[in-house]
Amino acid sequence: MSSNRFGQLFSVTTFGESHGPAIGCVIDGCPPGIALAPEDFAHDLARRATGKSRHTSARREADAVEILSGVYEGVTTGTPIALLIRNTDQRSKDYANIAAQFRPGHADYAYWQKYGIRDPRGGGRSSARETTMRVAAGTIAKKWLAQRHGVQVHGWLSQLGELVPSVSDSQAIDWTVVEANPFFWPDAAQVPELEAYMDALRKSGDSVGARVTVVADGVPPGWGAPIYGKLDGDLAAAMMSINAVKGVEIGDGFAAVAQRGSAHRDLMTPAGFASNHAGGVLGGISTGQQIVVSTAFKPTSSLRLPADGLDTDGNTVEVITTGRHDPCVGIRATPICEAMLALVLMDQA
Ligand code: EPS
Repeated sequence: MSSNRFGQLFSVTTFGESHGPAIGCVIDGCPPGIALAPEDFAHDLARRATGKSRHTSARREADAVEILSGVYEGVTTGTPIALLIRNTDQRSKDYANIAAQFRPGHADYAYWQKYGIRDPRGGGRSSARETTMRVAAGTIAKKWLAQRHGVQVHGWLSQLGELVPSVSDSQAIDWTVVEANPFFWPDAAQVPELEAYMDALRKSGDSVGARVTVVADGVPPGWGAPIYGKLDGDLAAAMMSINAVKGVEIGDGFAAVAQRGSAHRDLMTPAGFASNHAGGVLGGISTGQQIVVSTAFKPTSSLRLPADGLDTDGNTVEVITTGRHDPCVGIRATPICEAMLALVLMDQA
């Protein structure tokens, strides 16, 4: 593998596999003087973790962060920060039957084609487990952005399969509502419908996609480096690097295709912009408006519903995946998208 580092000035290199002894990251370029303790990571890691509701994978990890370097007497020193989380609840026997098979729609086929070898246990390096370290690094970025620039990052699940929230305007979202349910859904009254939807889906053995929207308030004008370091370009690459992501939109995104220019343009007044179709970015540079990014997650490919696949010798086989899989990976992706937004902003700040 040749590309496990994200970012230029504030860079994060992640390592580890889902069923290996540990996962971790090395953060280089972190400013000195930030108070940092292992407990600081707990909140966001718990928001992302498996085993928190019946709607996600039942694997239970403590996700306890060990800070190995870069912090002295509770404060960052400016030297590389190494973080480690030990894996404790691997169940590799779940993968014995598919160790020599490829799941339709899964990265294991492409990994095999590229490297001629793969770690099949829990998806190995392609596992959602890797996103743990993005969230850990994002915690530091969020903290610095808030302290230094007053930037606040939030996110919510903006679509689950066919279901959409009754609230779509980020300005109208009550973040305490989003944080009070396992879906990161902005309308508490719809949560029972989501519960029933997911219960029926899980019973059927199938999976579904989702959409996550993240926003950043307080970003000053001028962040982003045209032309090849555009803020929206970096955001698209950041979100696309999350596993299972198939699409990214900035502001109105693909809806802009059917809009007239007279409707899409954000009118300007001395008091500020009158709307935000642009999602806070023009010409790859922040405008001072809220940054708005939506990300599309595909349905999980690890299904107990049988399907035609191939084995490593090229023979057709019926593939059935057992084990503890998320019927919708998007459900716990909100903190991951928030982290990637924070990491991009930290790198551009
Ligand atoms: C995952 C499959 C499951 C999930 C895992 C992601 O792995 P396992 O079979 O080991 O339980 O639990 O998610 C995590 C462990 C995590 O921390 O996100 C996959 O194939 O991506």
